[in-house]
Amino acid sequence: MGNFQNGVSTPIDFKRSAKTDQFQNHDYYVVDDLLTDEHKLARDAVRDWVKQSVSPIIEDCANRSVCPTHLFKELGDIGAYGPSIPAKYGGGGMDDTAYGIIMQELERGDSGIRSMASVQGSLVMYPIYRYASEEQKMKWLPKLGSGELIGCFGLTEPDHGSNPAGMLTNIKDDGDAYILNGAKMWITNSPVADIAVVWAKDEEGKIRGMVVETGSKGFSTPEIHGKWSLRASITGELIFEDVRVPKENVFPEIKGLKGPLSCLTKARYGIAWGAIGAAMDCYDSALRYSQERVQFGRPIGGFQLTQKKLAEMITEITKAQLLCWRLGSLMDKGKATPAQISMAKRNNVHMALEIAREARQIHGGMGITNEYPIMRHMMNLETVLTYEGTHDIHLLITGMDVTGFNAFS
Ligand code: TGC
Ligand code: FAD
Repeated sequence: MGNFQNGVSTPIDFKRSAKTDQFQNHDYYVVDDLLTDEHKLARDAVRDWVKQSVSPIIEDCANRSVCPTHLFKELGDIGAYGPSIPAKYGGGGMDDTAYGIIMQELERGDSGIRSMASVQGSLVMYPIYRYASEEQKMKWLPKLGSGELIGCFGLTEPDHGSNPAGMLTNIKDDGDAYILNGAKMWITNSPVADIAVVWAKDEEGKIRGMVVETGSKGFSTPEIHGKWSLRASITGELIFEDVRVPKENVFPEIKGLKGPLSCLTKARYGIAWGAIGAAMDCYDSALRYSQERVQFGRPIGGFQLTQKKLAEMITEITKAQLLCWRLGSLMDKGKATPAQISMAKRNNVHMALEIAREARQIHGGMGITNEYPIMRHMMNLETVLTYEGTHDIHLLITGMDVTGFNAFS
């Protein structure tokens, strides 16, 4: 028996295990070998920052439902905003695999911290980079990239979540400006944002994108309270009452739902990677607990039922890593399709939520406390399963892609 490398059969070293070599990264299939030095440097830098700046405060922030707003600037300093946007425009000038792995490390800390970065990078900087005029790009992007300015993204409305095409928010021509009316709901970062990228219908009923400054007359951003999920992330509404938006703030070319959906494609890709980070943190905690917690005279990790849980967890994490690595390669070549991204977002978030639930069981009663990160991840992942397209919407996107039949219309 042997493994076959370069046409030569070499014996398998049965004493060498994935555990001894790759334990720290939970990198069972040595995905590290597929990453460049730049990817690994970015990952390690973000991992160190999470350990230093997020881990010590995150349970307390989530407990008190307080957003650690001082981290917005630090995220800019470590290059977490728009890693794959060119450096000239305030991004990191790296590829999409680097972007993904950065999201993974942030979400190992907390989904809300990853949200801070994915909204700013993929939902605010990306549409400005892709659709705004050169003058607008230079006006906003460097300050967004450094974290000097905070942005938010307004697509969802109180009565239009999964179906944004039905939105009611609208603009009317008024000479050198448009007059904006309507409301957006569930908007990450809106109460602390300086600008909002807003999607609204023009007088022809076409969806248009625009940058709206939160200080504008008639624009308010009330906070939404009472969330049991993403408690360290701040969420609010956007309310527009005859807000004047200068015409130069409206993206000139893009019209229709593909404008906002193209931004979601980018953010959903990052979430697919991010969910792996949350899953790894739960697995890591469960594995350690199983080695330390003794019942019936031996560590609970010695029982077959605990091993089944842990073995299935690492198998699912490994499959998700490989899915993301391949998706990252396709993104880097400009070949990934939105439907492929939907599949990865749906699979990986569900996988992470299942792992959080299994990890909670392994921790027994201790699993429900904030001594361990499990319940925080689990509650966060309930939001991640819903935002950026719900679990079922992504299933229907895959269904449409494989059958050719559109279940939405
Ligand atoms: P449909 O007719 O299928 O498409 C309209 C046009 O858009 C194009 N398109 C895309 N383009 C780029 N990327 C994608 N992913 C795209 N999907 C579709 C499509 O080709 C078409 O182009 P054209 O040229 O023919 O006009 O549109 P539909 O109305 O049938 O809707 C389809 C559906 C249901 C899949 C879509 O509405 C959808 O994805 N709904 C889910 C809504 C959603 O994901 N909302 C997220 C809000 S933002 C958020 O949650 C941020 S969380 C932030 C955080 O991380 O904290
Ligand atoms: P609905 O669309 O009302 O869905 C309710 C249920 O019906 C779901 O289970 C859904 O899958 C199901 N359903 C709907 N249509 C169908 C169908 N055709 N077939 C089968 N089932 C269907 N939005 C933004 O624009 N910007 C943000 O920054 C942002 N941040 C968010 C932060 C948080 C904490 C949360 C919770 C949400 C955020 N969202 C944001 C909104 C998010 O994208 C929406 O919640 C999501 O798209 C679902 O919309 P909805 O909540 O209105 O649910």
